Amino acid sequence: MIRLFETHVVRKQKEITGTWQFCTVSDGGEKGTNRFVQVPSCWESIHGLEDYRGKGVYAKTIRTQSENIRLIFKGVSHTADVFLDGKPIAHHYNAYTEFYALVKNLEKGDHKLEVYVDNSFSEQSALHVANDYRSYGGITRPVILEELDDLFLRWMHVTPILENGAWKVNVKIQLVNLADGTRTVKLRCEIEGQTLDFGTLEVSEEAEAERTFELTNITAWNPENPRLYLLTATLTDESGKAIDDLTDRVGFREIKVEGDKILLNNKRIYLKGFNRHEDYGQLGAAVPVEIMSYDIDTILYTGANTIRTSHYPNDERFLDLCDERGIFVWEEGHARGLSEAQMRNPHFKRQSDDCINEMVVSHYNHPSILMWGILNECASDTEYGRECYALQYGRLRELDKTRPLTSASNKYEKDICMDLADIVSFNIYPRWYIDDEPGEYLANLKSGVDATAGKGKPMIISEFGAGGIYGYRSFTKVKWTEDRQADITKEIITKYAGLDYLSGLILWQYCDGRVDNEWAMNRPKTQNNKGVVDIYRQPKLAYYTIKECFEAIKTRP
Ligand code: ADA
Repeated sequence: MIRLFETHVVRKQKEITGTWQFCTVSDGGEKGTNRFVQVPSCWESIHGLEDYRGKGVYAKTIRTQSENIRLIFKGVSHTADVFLDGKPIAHHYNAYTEFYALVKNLEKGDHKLEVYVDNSFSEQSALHVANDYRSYGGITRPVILEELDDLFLRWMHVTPILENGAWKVNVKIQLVNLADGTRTVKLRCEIEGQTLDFGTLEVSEEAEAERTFELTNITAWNPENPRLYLLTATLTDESGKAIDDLTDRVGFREIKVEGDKILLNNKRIYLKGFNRHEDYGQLGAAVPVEIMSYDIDTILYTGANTIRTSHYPNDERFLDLCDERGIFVWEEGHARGLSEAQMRNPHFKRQSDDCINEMVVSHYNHPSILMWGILNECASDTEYGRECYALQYGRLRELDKTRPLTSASNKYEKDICMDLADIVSFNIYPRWYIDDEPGEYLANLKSGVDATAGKGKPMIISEFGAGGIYGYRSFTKVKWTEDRQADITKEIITKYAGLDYLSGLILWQYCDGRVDNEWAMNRPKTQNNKGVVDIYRQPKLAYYTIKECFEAIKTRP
């Protein structure tokens, strides 16, 4: 499944599924045993490679009847070099954002596609580093083959505008001309029977067309009624023949910050939910859509309304499901706990900028995404760190003027980047890493923040929680028991839920997830065990506790 809805009728598009060949590749280039795997998948799902960190190559014969094709890779973990018939056609770094290869003047028929993948840690990788989540290896999200005319629609960004109680829409479309010279084409969009006409365009290599249109009879998107609309752009040539199309699904909602409150469609909202890693049992980061759907239902069943995509851009099919279910999403660029030294990696700024660009360009239209986050627990207490935060916030504001920005900090009152954010967020672990009483701990944090530029901004507790090993129960309620995890969860939520200055409580975390071996010493089972369900989604005591607590918060907006 490519998306949860049809994105093309005119353009031919198919997912390259089925069996691929795979083998490991040593640093010296020697190839290992040939295996037959499904894509998407992680190579850790292959017996003998459960712990493999290094290089591998996937191969597949593809067939096309078009001379212009685009191969879209939704996620390759973490570095990809793509070859078609032995010729290099794409290179990409980062497991969590999509990229594509355009090939023109191709002969019709069969072609050999090879994808060299590397998930090793080195100076070449500034964001995928040994961490408290696993950087899996493989083609972990779908691969798509498109057959294109000379002219195609590369992306379409749809911005809802609420004015005097009525909805307008700004539509910005990027067109690409693969042929020489200039083409004269017509571009028009359609939404719910309403035509949005861009008229005639002259396109040489690339062009952007942007218009704002009045709309009638539009229903707002919100959790109670996540109303979605299909908006289709169609490109016709000089003869009136349709040569390309692009459909996306949009929701009309406005998100803004007013004082220390977060407003959706001019009503205050309170975020209560979970951090979620993309990790499931033996399948690792290649989480099937069925499990994504199950996760959202399991999260909603607790009375939660929010998911934070800790700590990277998520699979867009998951975001499609969030749009449909009306769940709020805090999506964030890829980074977790990087020190200043790690942020000084020579590739860090470019790799971070690429990730942010790719995240916003491909996920801009999802109404469920209410805010963008960056740099979870990175060096926001240093001048150099601040320089990086400012760069990333600046890039996000260039790309998207509609969503508030935040960053989950563990530098607290020493954080010197809170003036750059719209919302201030903190990861805190009273009763787990420190045995402080949660109420007093938060009161101290709040007064510390009020002495900084964070004062008066909406404040979210973006992480809190405790470890609990599935199945470990004890009258002693010692640490790592499910019993202790449930008690800590209940104590914290009960003490924090009534605080009007908080705009959200996001628990760490929804499900257990595998961590890199370098973290194994303080991560039983080489997993982060703070999930309220285990890696197979089996509920722990804390799941029922948090359901009881979140449902009690129903009285809040
Ligand atoms: C940090 C971090 C999370 C996770 C958590 C923990 O807050 O942001 O990714 O590592 O701590 O489990 O300690």
